[in-house]
Amino acid sequence: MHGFEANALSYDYTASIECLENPHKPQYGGGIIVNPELNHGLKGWSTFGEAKIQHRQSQAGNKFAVACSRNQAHAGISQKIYLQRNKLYTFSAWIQVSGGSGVPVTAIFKTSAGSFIHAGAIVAESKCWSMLKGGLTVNASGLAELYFESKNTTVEIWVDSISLQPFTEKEWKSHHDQSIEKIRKSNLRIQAVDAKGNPLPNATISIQQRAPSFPFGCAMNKNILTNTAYQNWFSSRFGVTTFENEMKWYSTEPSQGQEDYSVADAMLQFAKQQNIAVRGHNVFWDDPQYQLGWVKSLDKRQLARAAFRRDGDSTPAKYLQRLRDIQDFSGNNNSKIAIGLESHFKTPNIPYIRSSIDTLAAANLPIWITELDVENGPNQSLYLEQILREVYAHPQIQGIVIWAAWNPQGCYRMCLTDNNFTNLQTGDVVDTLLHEWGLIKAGFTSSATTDTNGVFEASLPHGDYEVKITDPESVKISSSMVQRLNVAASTTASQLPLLVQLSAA
Ligand SMILES: [Ca+2]
Repeated sequence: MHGFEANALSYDYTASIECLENPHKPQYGGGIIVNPELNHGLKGWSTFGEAKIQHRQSQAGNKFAVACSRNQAHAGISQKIYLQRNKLYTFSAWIQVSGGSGVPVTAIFKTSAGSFIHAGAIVAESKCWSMLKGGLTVNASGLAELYFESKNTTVEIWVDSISLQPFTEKEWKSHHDQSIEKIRKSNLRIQAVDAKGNPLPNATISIQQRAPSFPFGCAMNKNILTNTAYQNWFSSRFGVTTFENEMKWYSTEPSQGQEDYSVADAMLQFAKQQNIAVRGHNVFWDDPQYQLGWVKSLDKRQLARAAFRRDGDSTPAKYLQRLRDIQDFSGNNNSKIAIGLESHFKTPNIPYIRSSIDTLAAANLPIWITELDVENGPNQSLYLEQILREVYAHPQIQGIVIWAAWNPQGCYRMCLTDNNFTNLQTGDVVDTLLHEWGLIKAGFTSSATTDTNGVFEASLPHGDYEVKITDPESVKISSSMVQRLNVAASTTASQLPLLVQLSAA
């Protein structure tokens, strides 16, 4: 079904985090929203709760809708839309408020079953338009009412360029496939030639990956120091780690003035021996002044209401506001800043995850998923797979660390193995994906036969490889020759073929 792939509606990863004089056009032409640009009066739109709605026009001629005289937080403008289960909806809208600065506005879908789905939020400004980007899925098909909520009832909410685009699961998956081909792999041409430079047709070329480029890892803890099974299980899979607690202040200085880094040092040494990069975890977390924009590590109580919680305090928009404060702070002029998303999930809202990363990506900083786990439950491994597929395929994600350090008394929220290091379903999900993506450590191999020009073409996951030619029928060889090769984002099929030379007997 190649035709389907080609015709599938592609996804628009763009997001704007600037506050603009005029809103952009709606994404996907508004999708299934009626009158998305408000060019036809208030057609399709109605009042929600105790409010008045108006149609206005800017001096430049842009038409938009206004919710005024709002007597309740949820009061304003709305549109009824039929939503289907098994569809993934991406949502966007441009919002302005009539006064104040930094007014949180949330887009909510009230379903006929009576649930309220938060599709996204923005910190809106007056005198300029901000883009709200989000998404949702529903458990049951039916009518829903889209409306915009703000606790600040003194302001008017202005709305324009609204878009709601449904995607089938197949289309959503094709976004993953296309994105992975584009950003995680490169097409490569390898030509086998003999010592004189003549092409070698029908030569068998084997390609063995030595190390994948994409940092995919898992948290570990000090139990790994004394458990060989844990060591073997871990080091055959992961290229990056974060220490669960061993580098935190309370571990390295259990009582004031008595610093002890021996455990952390031993773990660092193990990681180094096994070629596992160590991503620093936060050293401090008790003092809010040190939390900055880096990943905040939360204690268990805080974790209960953890990441991707969609109230006004933990939206991408709020995060970006905080990030701007940090970047503007004079002491941070030359500091390296990246975004780490903790990612402790209960039930993931996949389209919302994607759009949130789109929004954060507009800050142009590297983004890592730093503490990915899913709460225990019947769908734990399914959700883990959905999230991993989503974040690995997102063009802006530069590393993933799963939060599943092993502990005989049970892991933090999610284990990948039992106490004998046999994979649980979650561990099987991780292994399946590592193989599918060519990320299993030194595990990816491929072989093929060259064509009449001695050429072999392949799409390879980025990483370091060893390429060798074995047994071309037409040539006698004394030994096969190994060539090292790095496949990176810049490697493309348009480059001259990589020549793998072979010394003939
Ligand atoms: Ca308009």
